[in-house]
Amino acid sequence: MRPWPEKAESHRLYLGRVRDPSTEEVLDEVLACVMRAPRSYTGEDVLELHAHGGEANLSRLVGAALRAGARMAEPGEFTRRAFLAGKIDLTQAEAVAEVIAARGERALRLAQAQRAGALGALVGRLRGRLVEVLAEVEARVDFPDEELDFAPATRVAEEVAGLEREVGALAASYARGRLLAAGIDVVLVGRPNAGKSSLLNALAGEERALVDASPGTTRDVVEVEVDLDGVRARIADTAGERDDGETVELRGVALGRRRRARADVQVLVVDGSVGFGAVEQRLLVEAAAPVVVAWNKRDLGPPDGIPEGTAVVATSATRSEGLEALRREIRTAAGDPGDEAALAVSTARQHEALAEAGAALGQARSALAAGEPPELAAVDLRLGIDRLGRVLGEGVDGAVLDAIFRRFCVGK
Ligand SMILES: Nc1nc2c(ncn2[C@@H]2O[C@H](COP(=O)(O)OP(=O)(O)O)[C@@H](O)[C@H]2O)c(=O)[nH]1
Ligand SMILES: [Mg+2]
Repeated sequence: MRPWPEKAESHRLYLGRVRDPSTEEVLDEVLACVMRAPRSYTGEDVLELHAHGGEANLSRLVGAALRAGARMAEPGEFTRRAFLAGKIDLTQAEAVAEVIAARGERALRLAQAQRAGALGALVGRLRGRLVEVLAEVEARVDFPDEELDFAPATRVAEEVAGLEREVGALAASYARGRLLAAGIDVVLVGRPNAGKSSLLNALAGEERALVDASPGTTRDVVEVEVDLDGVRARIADTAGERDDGETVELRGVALGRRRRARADVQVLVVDGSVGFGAVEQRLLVEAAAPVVVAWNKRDLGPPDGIPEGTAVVATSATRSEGLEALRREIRTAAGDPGDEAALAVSTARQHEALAEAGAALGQARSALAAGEPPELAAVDLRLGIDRLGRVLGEGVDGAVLDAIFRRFCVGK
């Protein structure tokens, strides 16, 4: 790049031109920034060029950089280097991918908190407390008969039980973390003309599915991504359930059944002017996921005859009534407790390590409670410490890191 300062200052933008290393041709005018180690994302010396967008321009610049001796980064390589350099822990590295993939406000907030280190800090604190407990227990192993200043055995056991609860709660938060990250798969089912397509359009806030007064209009599965108050949901509208449809519609019915099989929540749309009948009863019984009944066309008839214990919301799709309650019931049925502030783990890897830590703590707790030799509890406590360390990325082998960073895009 020309002109190039004698000694480029770190973290300062320079304006200059990039030339092809062999032909000297000016390729672009760019901003360049040097970030010297250790004050960079990866902890190494980094040079960043800010060029004009556009695929042709950028690929020519990349080509010139490659000819000058650079190589392409692998997916997630920058974040992997940052992790290996100790700039961030593994929960933060994983959160980088989640920030980018986040759909929906709450998923993004959770990912950003994790990227900033909130989960890592919490796990680090839990591990610190566990290390102290282990020291107490080991002191008893080393000096069993001495009247040292031991904490009472019951207090140690209580602390282990407390840690077990906290680690267990964090492991259990995976249900929410996964829900936020993956979104909710919802499927609308019900007899033709109940108002499924109208309800989908009302939830989407726009005309997405065909609505018609004659039954059997929806033949394909129409899927729309909808924001359920901060949680993403994919809502699928299916062909109505009836047994005498024509061929095309029957194919739609079959597609709808398949979509239903992988839904997190089924919304059973009842035609309020017809009522809850045999078709609805069958759909309710056959459902493989939690069911929310949307008693639609409530302007034509109030809810009636719905089996007890079924979540019901009265809606009017055409008047946009009852939609807020329906969104809430769908989230609840999917298992969203809605607690904003709490942290949650979001990857299977974090969940597994925490679950193993919790199990080890449970073993240690019962060994202590049963008055068994402290050596036994110490083994489990060490295992718990190891597993909490793994959440942070300690002792995690290359294959696990490969699997994590494969999900990343190049340049992250
Ligand atoms: N009165 C009333 N009519 C509705 C309501 N929701 C849908 N409809 C009408 O019911 C008919 C069938 O709606 P549609 O959404 O196509 O039903 P689907 O076959 O279940 O997808 C259309 O004429 C809609 O305008 C509602 O809440 N109240
Ligand atoms: Mg329809």
